[in-house]
Amino acid sequence: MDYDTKLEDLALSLFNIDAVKFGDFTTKSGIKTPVYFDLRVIVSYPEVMELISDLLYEFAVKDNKSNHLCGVPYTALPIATLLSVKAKKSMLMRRKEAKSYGTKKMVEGHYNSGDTCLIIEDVVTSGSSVLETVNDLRKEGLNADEAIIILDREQGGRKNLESNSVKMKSLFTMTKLISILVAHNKITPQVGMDVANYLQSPVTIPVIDRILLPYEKRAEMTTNLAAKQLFNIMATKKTNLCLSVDLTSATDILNLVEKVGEHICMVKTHIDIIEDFSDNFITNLKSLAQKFNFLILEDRKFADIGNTVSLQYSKGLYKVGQWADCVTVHSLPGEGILKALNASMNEINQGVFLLAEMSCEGNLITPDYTEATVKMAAKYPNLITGFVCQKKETFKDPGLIQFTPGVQLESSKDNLGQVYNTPEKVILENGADIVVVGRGIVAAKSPESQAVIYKDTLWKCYAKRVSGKIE
Ligand code: 5BU
Repeated sequence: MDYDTKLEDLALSLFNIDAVKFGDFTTKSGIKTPVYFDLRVIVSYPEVMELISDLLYEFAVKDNKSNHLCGVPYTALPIATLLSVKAKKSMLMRRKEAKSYGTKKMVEGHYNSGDTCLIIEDVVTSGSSVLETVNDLRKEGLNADEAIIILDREQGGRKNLESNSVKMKSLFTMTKLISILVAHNKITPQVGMDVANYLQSPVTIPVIDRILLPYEKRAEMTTNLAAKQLFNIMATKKTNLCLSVDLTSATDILNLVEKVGEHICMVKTHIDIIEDFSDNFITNLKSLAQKFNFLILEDRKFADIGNTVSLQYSKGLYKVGQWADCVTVHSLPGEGILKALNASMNEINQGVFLLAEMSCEGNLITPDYTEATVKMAAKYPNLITGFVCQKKETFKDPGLIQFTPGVQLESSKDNLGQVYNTPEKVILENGADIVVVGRGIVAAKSPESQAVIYKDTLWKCYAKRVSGKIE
């Protein structure tokens, strides 16, 4: 069989095994589509697997000079395996999640920095899955600049990959696949036209991942004024470090902030641990905030019914609402707490960091709770500054800030459940925008020089992230 006949054969096989379907479908992102691909089923059809690997081998692997090949998990993994054996070319395996034990490697297999690696993928729409694999390989020093694909849906993926320096070759474009199916009377010309029209209509522009956008851009995308201020402070001072001043003496706190104020974008307080609290302390802290241009977050973790929270926020000894630019809030009691704070916040540039996740092990927050928290926040766009959370998947809105505690230079734990991740991990992998450091700085011999180390390390990670080299 020649190459073109094999290609036709593959198109028909994919149709016959329901790897391509026609009708009215809605994608995960809510978009309607008249055609749907699910190549996961091919593993049940060895003859289709063989055909695919034969075609890809002829088309792009046989003469390829790359040192390795790597399938985008999961569907392309078995295809890459077949190609690796056929071409006698080493294969690398990219994990979807880093192991939580052992080597923490994202890429398995033997390779050297500088080696080249060819990417294998089944279907490309926006190209984001391919880019995830490319980024992980590039983080390991591998050159991953070529990708071969079974099907290009012609919806921006090629361009997206090109702008990330990845050349893409595909066995089929959607147009080609459709024309084969029409020619063989598998679908009517009308269905073919519907798909063609669908491809012509303005398609979903891939949403730009918030973590790739620089803070100054995100300052323009926010609806909360505290978030806007924070993004601008971070961009101007070149720091995304928040100091958690968990000290119990007002004087010690002020002395420390005087020393490190220029290196931070935010001071986080637990006002109720200070033994000699006075209004004077607040006056002094506010003037340091003015002098060094940082915001103050009271990590109060409000968690009561709306009425009580209004009182806790504005009354009592601390009168948090009079001085804190932002406060942390649990979503546990439901919307009433946000309604209360929305009504109580007297300064328009105040805001709420809503707790969507916690850093400590064994906490009872579930994925459903986190999702419901993010949904709840969406109803209060002017109030919400961001989320206290640990993962980049938690939310998408680039106008909101990911505030991540549980960070030290080395990953470790304290003896009361706190879990520390490294700056690289929280910024590059987990999507942190502002990183909270407490004892890593406060308990250091020289908090000032330690703050500089944290600031520089964190900023380097952020710069690397927005350079686009890392996802
Ligand atoms: P540490 O010394 O870096 O462990 O301090 C972390 C600070 O962040 C501390 O004040 C905690 O109360 C706060 N924190 C946290 O560690 N983890 C969380 O999930 C939340 C807040 Br929410």
